[in-house]
Amino acid sequence: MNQNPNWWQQAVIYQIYPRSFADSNGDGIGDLPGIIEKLDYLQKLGVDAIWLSPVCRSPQYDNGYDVSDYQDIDPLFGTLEDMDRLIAEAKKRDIRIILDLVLNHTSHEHPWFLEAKKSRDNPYHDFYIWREAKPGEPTDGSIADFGYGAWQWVPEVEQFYYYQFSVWQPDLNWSNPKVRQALYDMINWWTDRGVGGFRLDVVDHLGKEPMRHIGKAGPKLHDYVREMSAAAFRRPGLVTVGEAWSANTESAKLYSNPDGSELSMVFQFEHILLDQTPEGEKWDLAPLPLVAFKRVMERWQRELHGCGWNSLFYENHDLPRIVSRWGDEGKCRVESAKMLAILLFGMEGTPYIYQGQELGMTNIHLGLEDYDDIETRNMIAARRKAGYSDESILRSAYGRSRDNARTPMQWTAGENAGFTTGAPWLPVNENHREINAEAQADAPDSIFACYRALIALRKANPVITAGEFRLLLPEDEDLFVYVRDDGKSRLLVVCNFRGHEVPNPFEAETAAMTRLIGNYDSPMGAALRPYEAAMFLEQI
Ligand code: TEU
Ligand code: CA
Repeated sequence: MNQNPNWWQQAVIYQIYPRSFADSNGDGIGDLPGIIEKLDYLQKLGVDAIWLSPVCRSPQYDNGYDVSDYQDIDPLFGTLEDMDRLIAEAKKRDIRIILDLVLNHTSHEHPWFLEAKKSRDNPYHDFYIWREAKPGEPTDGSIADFGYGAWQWVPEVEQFYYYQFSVWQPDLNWSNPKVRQALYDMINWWTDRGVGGFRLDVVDHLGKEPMRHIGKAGPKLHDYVREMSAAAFRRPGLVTVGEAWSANTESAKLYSNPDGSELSMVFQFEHILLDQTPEGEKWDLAPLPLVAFKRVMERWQRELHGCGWNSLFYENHDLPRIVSRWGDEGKCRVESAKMLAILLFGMEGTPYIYQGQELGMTNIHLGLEDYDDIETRNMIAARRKAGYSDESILRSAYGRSRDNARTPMQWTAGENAGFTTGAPWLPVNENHREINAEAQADAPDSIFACYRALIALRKANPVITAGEFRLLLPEDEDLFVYVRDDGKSRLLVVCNFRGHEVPNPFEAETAAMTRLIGNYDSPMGAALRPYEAAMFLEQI
């Protein structure tokens, strides 16, 4: 195991969505023993840590992002003993386990909430956020992320409780020090059990003050994060990553301050939000504006250099598959998936691979009734009510539904892609016959092999961790080209973002450099081929 306290700056993290990764007992739902069986596969890929989406006890209204017991494993996924075994087996392979901490809200079935709603003088009442009003009175009009109102009436106490996501996810009252202390104790309990780090779900929501209408962050947010860090995160080698949709480069420098006062790194989405229509509705798709994308990536690379740390990602369990989104899921699937990988893995930050991304897994087309995700189902209901056609609703779901990333992992060409011997909880993508781990893990030209090589290259070339970033050809509409430079070596990354040939301004320059990796066998010529990409190195 890398003992450097900042090991995560050289690391690559693999995200597992446990429900969809590997099912060991045939109930159609992935589980912890299933993950243990696949650790050799992950070791072969070369990842340093696994971020597990929530596996704590939960009624699963939001697939575990609604926790009813933070200190137990949901029986769907296994037991605490399975978790101990996973931690130990992963450690044998130099892999750390990162848990997903959902601290903004609990499930409505959490014992704290069951107590809180009994009476106003219950000791847990103040664990949640309440508002005085009579039934039928207008609420503050804010809309929860999943499409419903943000206040819910509880007759027993004649008050509304506040919720940011679904009605089954009441928000915790972070201004109550008892809430904070209970959460810190729980985090330390997990660290004592051997967990190597934490991903903090919606960390930017923790300081909100819903009664004051002052936006999401709130003035106390960074005080809370610093307090939590002092109480629970200053443990040797522990890595922490904060999911923050609202982060900008300024707040990111606080979240990921190199003095360790808050978190190790931030997981922000500015680049991922660029392909929406100008109205900015996530369900309405638009092509990626490449020049704007380059500008955003450049700004994050330059502004955090030396004073913060970013995550590098395209996919997670909330986002569509990148090859379907910004690549070509058809004829150039392999080339475009590799191009996107090469582009991201040359940058500064900690790369994340979401399960199946290393195989070039694609989006799925489900029928309107087959979507499982709560956010998608809410969208379908709202858009039907607003008069959208089924055809247009389906188009949005194909492009953006969170279920695109949640279909079962494609292990083999066989039945149910080798994910389960039972009936999978969400349909397996038909294309598993062609796209699967078995076909790729040993194939030298596979997308898997490309990710594996990129991980090894990051370890072998310090310039990728620490070099300064410089964007070339910022206004070019087709190419994404940049340089990393640490005074000793210079890395050049050239990517053609298009499915057609584009003149190559770097033919002469790259001929003199060492090619570290590329997505075509033969050297780059006068024209870059569709989605052609390569990384070059020279000593200076
Ligand atoms: O997501 C945070 C979040 O803001 C999402 O609602 C996001 O806007 C949406 O998923 C985009 O489609 C986190 C988790 O990653 C997500 O899975 C949870 O549902 C959510 O928090 C609530 O815990
Ligand atoms: Ca199972």
